[in-house]
Amino acid sequence: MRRSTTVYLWELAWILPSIAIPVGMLAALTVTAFGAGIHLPSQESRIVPTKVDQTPPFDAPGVREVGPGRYEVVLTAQIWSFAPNEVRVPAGSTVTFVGTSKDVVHGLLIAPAKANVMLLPGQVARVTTRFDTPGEYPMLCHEYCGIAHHTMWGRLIVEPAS
Ligand SMILES: [Cu+2]
Repeated sequence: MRRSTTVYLWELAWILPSIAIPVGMLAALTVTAFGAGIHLPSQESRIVPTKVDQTPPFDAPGVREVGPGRYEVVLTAQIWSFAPNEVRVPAGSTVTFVGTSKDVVHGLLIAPAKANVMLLPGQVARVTTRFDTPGEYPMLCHEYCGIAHHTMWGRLIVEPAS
């Protein structure tokens, strides 16, 4: 009798956490998604992948100041480079990358700034991040995109604020 009670308690000690842990994860996911508004960077809109050069804003890739301390980088990825390949912003800037691919699947990773987004043909991706520390940040393609994938990188230079 006593042995069966012990077995029951052991089962309970396994079953309860195996219910509580997924329920806790689901609660955390709900709070971050709907409460804190945290989402994965994802597709914003679609464009015709063969007409990137003619489609605004990708007909003129580059850096634009869109407000005090706010910049927008219109970025295209193509084998095996980014346009623009070098971006300069002052420290303390909030930078929004709006990007797409002209050919195959690419990615944009600026690891120290926690910017990480896939650049897919036909899709427009958007990611916003802030650069407070002056320095040089590599912009890397993190999706294997062909024989010279390892040469596909650019740099983002954060200049000391004047
Ligand atoms: Cu690439």
